[in-house]
Amino acid sequence: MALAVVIVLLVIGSIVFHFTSPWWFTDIAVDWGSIDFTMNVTFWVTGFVFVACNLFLAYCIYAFRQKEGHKAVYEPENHKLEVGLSVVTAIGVVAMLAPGLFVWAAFVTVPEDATEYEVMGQQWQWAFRYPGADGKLGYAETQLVTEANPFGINLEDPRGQDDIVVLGPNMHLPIGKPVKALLRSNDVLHNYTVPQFRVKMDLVPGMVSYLWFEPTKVGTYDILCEELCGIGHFVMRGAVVIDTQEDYDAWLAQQPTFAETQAMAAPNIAAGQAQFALCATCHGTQGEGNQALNGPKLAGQQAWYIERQLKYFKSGVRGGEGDTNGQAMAPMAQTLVDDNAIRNMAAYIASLPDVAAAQTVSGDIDNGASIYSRNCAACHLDNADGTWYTDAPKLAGMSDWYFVTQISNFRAGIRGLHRNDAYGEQMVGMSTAMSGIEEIEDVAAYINTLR
Ligand code: HEC
Ligand code: HEC
Ligand SMILES: [Cu+2]
Repeated sequence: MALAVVIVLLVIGSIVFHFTSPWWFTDIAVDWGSIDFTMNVTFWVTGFVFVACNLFLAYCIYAFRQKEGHKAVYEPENHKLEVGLSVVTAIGVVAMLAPGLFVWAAFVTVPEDATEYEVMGQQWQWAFRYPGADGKLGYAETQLVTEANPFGINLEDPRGQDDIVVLGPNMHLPIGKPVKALLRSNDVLHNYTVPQFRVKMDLVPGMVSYLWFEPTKVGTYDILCEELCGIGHFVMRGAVVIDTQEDYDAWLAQQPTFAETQAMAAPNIAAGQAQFALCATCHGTQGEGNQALNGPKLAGQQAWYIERQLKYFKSGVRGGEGDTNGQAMAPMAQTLVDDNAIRNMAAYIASLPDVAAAQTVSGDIDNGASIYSRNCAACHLDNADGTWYTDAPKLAGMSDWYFVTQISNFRAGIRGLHRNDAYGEQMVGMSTAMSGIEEIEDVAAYINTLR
């Protein structure tokens, strides 16, 4: 009797939870309402079966409970009941599967007027490519990928020269036009998911997969990598902005073509050096760092990383509220007037002799080594040299006290949480690999051995 009541309560509870739960589909932003329809059909069918079976179970427990003088009847065959159940089950299964066949047919049939764009996934970031004026993407392959040509575009292919490359995790699309996403991976499996699009697809190394949709709602939506096996995919965050055609055209016009990125003149190291006198006050004449002024060592750091940080300080991504040390740096970045000045400065700093910073932090090296190899080496490499490929800077030989303040800042949300800080955001999660100041110092002490 008590059991029957519990089952009925579970059924009621499940139904109430289903209708009042806050965890439901996000608003849809494309024309794939048919996918929501098929999911809802599945909910209705399975929901009906769930309720019917459990209420029947509760009824049987109650009606046929043990009673003095009652005897169970053995009835192994019931032709009518079997036919009835088979028919009802068949209807339920067909109702769940049939709409899916039509939706899948639509999913694999891309409209002819769909324009293409490319999504490239790699550990652990997104990048995007749009066909230029010729409307065609150039031939590209992973073997051709280098720091200067991160998409691996074939230089011989004229169609690739006007391709528009977006080397960051934020992309735009115009509203009201069907688009086809060509999905390519540089390394392992990834999965391009925008919950508001409803459609998602794996990126498989060695092949080009695709999906298509038509945006119907202006807005900014998160891009997630839903490849849940393997490390680090959860840090692959990006955004897609659905724009009006005008805004989209304006944004696209600001992005460089592949030819432009290839034709960029080499940075002017002497011009960078001339401006470094100011920086030397806080970072040392050879960029060796100056702890008294909280200025970290810069020498030895890769140009792409210095460049990104200077842009971050200039645009307020670093050095915001609560970031006292960053606030001392931010106005200094303003003295570099444009992107060229920043490139020149980064090139000069990268040319400075890399002498390992003095050790000021000690800790349990073995514990630091085990934390580092499990959590950090995948991006910063075993020897902590960093690599442009994962966007992770060099840590070996850096100012160890600065390592400690930065990890503490990531943990406190002082660095990495600005909405334009796609790279620092990865470190916000990673910085929790250390339980507190002691383990942060352990890792710093271990990195001190890698010089
Ligand atoms: C008034 C002192 C001061 C001056 C002058 C200064 N900086 Fe800094 N800089 C800092 C401080 C402090 C930090 C560390 C900020 C933090 O702790 O988040 C920093 C951080 C940086 C970083 C980030 C390093 C990293 O590994 O994340 C770069 C790059 C940098 N400075 C470059 C420069 C350049 C280039 C100049 C000259 C144009 C300059 N700085 C001038 C104080 C200064
Ligand atoms: C998924 C890749 C990834 C992993 C794993 C990772 N990092 Fe990072 N790390 C980055 C990226 C990307 C940046 C650059 C952030 C930026 O540009 O602002 C960074 C920056 C840093 C910085 C700042 C350096 C500076 O000069 O300011 C430190 C310190 C750091 N990481 C330490 C660690 C440690 C310690 C671990 C392991 C617990 C770790 N990272 C794991 C990607 C990673
Ligand atoms: Cu991924």
